[in-house]
Amino acid sequence: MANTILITGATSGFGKAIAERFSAEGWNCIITGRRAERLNEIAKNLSEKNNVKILPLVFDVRNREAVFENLSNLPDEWKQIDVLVNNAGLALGRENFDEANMDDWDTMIDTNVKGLLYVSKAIVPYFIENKKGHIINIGSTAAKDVYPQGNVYCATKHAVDSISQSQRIELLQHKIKVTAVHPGAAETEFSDVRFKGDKEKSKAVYEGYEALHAVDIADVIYYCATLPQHVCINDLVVTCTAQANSFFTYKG
Ligand code: NDP
Ligand code: 8X3
Repeated sequence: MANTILITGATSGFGKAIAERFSAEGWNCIITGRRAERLNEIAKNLSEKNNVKILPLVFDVRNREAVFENLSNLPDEWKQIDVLVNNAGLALGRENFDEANMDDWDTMIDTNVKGLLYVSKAIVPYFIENKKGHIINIGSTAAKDVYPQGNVYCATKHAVDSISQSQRIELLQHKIKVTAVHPGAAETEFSDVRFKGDKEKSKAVYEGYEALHAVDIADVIYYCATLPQHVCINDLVVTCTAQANSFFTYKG
């Protein structure tokens, strides 16, 4: 039987690359996102190209009811989920604390923290029933350091780090692995979203060095997900070679 992975936020960036990688390896994929047209197109392309089943589910991870409506009663053929990748997330704004927009804070907290909790809570019962499972949470280098004007984004990713540690302790008895992958800067739609479509600002983030590509993270996730059952990578920080941490990127 083919393996199954559920990836949140698969309409672009890391999530899309993860769906591409796993489906190419013969995994069936449940992919989610809010942009229905994109999601359905990705599902169609990947199922045709890789001859696997792809289930696209359109919902907002911030909407608790929608999360459970979509994920709690999956058709029988989709209940054997092997891996959940909690990837959906975003940064909004880059201002000092006193100038930051509180609606942006709410959106980041609701998406990056509460969304991850809701999706995990909806999927863990399948893992318990199956007596195995693997949660892979996408954190960030911003989960390890706090950088100027990163205030609430960094806080949400620190929360992802801490939730990952708790999940690992509390779900161990059910043979559920928990891996946190913490990427550094990667050129996806992340900065376009953060700077609300200001292309100049988002382009500047990646100037002068080669940032990570989405496919690099997809490769890392594939490695983590395909280790033997008795092996779990707990916590992994992955940056491009030019980046040492949240503060220091060598822009030659
Ligand atoms: P992208 O903007 O390219 O992708 C973000 C994905 O998340 C999209 O598919 C988007 O789908 C989805 N998403 C956002 N909000 C919601 C929501 N409320 N409900 C459902 N889906 C949502 O960015 P990345 O691929 O770079 O980001 C993926 C993850 O990686 C995020 O958690 C981010 O914080 C993290 N990260 C990114 C880094 C980077 O430098 N790029 C570095 C470290 C971590 P849609 O809009 O269709 O809903
Ligand atoms: C994204 C990394 O440093 O661009 O999580 O905010 S950073």
